[in-house]
Amino acid sequence: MSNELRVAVVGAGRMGFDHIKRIESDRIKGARVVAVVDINEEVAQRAVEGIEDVKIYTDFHKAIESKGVDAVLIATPGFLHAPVLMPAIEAGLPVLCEKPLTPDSASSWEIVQAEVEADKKLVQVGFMRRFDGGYRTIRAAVESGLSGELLQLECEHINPDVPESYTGRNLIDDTVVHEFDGVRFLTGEEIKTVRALHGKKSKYATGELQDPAKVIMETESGILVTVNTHVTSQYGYSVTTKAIFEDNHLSVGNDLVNSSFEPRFVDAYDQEVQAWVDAALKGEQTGPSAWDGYAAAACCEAGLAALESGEAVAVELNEKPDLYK
Ligand code: ISE
Repeated sequence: MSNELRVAVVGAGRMGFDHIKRIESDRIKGARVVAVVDINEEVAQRAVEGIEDVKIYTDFHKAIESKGVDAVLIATPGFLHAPVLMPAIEAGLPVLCEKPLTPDSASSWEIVQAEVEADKKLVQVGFMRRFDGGYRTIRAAVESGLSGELLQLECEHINPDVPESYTGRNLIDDTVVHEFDGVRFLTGEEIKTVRALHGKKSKYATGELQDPAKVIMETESGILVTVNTHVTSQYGYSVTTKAIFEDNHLSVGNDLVNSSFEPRFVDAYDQEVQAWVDAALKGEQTGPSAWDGYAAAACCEAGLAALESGEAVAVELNEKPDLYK
């Protein structure tokens, strides 16, 4: 590999567009976009305006097979991730895959199996909060033990609004999926059970969407987590976490209300992409792995069952392969 990572971006919609601009900005070192794939050629053309020497494809196979591509960034809708992940893993290409890894745990497990077969971790999942300064401060406090044991996490995940097509399912697999991964990252533990409650519904929540809602989780050691989610808040985008330690409380994100997730997490996205580029240039993988994507998918399944039943639902995980230990 050269000393510059030649990236193919698959999916040039909202996140793909954002990542293309990021990689081409001077905030990211050591990478450039050489190919953009989108079934809608116009969307791809718009995303590469002003970028030189970039090829447009409507078929991702052609981009992956092209000799001039070192790595793949996937930003299509989740249900289209697996068909790109599989050939990319087979070709031994490092991948940054936007969340979710895939829409369910069975298909995510197939990605894990593909990496186990290749005997190489190639996939970083786009759980950008792991690169957020506030999250890292809490994680460092957990690791150092200086504030005593972590006992509880109180999280808030507020969106101003969501597309009309947003379903009850999306509340879990598009919104709370970030907390599932975030909790696993902050605590270093698996989530054992998930409960989901909703009471009075907002007039802004259309169809079967239950909003606001409260998701409650318990980790292996008994750390209790509450997530208040309100995706039709009208007032702004806000993600906060309060970590309750034996000897201290740590709060992050409280003073940040943005219009959407891109400005709120711009630094985290930059760090995430830079970490991916640096690792890929060294032939390594860093950040949330395919295993983490699989575990988050399993948590989503428990969350969806919990939303339906109102009961606590156990998270079912296969045994972790050695590759991820
Ligand atoms: C969105 O789909 C995302 O993935 C964002 O990261 C998240 O913060 C937002 O709430 C979701 O709607």
